[in-house]
Amino acid sequence: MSGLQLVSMWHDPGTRALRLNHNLHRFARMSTAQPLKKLVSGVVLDLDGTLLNTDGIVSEILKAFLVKYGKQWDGREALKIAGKTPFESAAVIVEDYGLPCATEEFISEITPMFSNQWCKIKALPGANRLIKHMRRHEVPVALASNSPKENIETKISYHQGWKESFSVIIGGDEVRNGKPSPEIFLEAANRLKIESSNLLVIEDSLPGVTAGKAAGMEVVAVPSLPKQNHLYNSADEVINSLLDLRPEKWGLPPFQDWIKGTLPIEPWHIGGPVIKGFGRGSKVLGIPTANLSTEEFSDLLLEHPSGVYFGWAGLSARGIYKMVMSIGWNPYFDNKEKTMEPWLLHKFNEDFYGEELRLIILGYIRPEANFPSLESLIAKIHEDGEIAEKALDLPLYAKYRDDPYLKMS
Ligand code: ADP
Ligand code: RBF
Ligand code: MG
Repeated sequence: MSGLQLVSMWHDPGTRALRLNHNLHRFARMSTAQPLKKLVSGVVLDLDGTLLNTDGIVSEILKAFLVKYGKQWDGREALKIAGKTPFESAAVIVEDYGLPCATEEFISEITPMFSNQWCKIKALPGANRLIKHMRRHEVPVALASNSPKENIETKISYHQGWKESFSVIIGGDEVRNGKPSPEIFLEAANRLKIESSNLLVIEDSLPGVTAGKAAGMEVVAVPSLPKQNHLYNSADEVINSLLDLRPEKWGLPPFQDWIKGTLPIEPWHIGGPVIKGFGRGSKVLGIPTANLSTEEFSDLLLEHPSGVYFGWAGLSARGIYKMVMSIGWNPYFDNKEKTMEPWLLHKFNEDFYGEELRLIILGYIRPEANFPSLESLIAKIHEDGEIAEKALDLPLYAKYRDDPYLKMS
């Protein structure tokens, strides 16, 4: 196919939707392991909190701004403003904090603060992968956000290949009512030339989920705030992060980057002295986990979705070991803090509290889960250990064993 043909086809979502329809049953047959949901032929994506980690920037700016009024930013407000239009969010903050200004004044003061920060907003884990995957497979994708179109364009301009990957981009200023009204999604369907019921919405916020269902679309929720999943029961599926999205459940082309039960991720490093944890790893589970302080790494912890990861661990003066770890709130124990707990896949004869531990995290295995019994939790963790053990022998992961970071040189 010539480049020109490819381009013109790319700009006619209707044609691609048709062709994709022919493939639907093929993909559906491939997904024997997953229960099949309703088949779709296109995707509508939300931007803030779904593809972009906007929440961190919003919190930072509001924190700095409220100090001027002698108020303290309360993280819980984040839930109230998620998915709202900029005006609605501003009104909520002015009211809740009793600010001595009109919503319009608040907006004009805070808008320049946001404009300076847009270039710093990072893509959420799995966002780039999702966008590139849909593009490679020519799945029509619309971007539909409550933000004004101009802001959307600016925000996505910092992310290579994004703009070209959306056949349609709709801002909140292009419809009369933003989400939770279905208007913005119906307009997306219109411009994609695909029936609403053949579209899959991916959304992090409650207003977004409501809008998607009201538009008659299938909706996958990816809540951006922790421990809120129970609020999302109107969604067709709730996933923990984009890493857990299985497009084949909806008849879309499956991701092909999973290897032996693992998903390679952009490697990241973390290290520090081993500290005391909850004191139940060895005692309750028979699985000791070497906890690291989370204080210094709160950004890294926020950045990475909770779940089970693996990689290599270096212990000063001892050696380098395979490692599998959990990040999150341990739903079985319902912890109040997000923690990081690596289990080194090696039998040690003594504890090593206080020793310097360095980790390179290379891949993802699964989201955190709750379990009906302690035995089933333990069995699952052992299964994770076996997956990590085997995967780390693959050249793709094995090569990091020699990383100087682990040797502390
Ligand atoms: P805590 O709640 O303090 O983390 P655990 O019962 O989880 O207690 O035990 C963890 C400690 O056990 C680690 O800090 C480390 O000193 C020791 N340990 C021994 N073997 C291992 C291992 N294979 N992986 C991780 N930690 C281990
Ligand atoms: N706790 C959970 O509640 N759910 C999980 O899915 C879960 N997965 C884990 C996976 C691994 C590889 C490890 C090492 C731990 C996991 N845990 C999980 C955490 C476990 O509950 C924790 O290590 C103990 O509570 C000790 O603090
Ligand atoms: Mg522990």
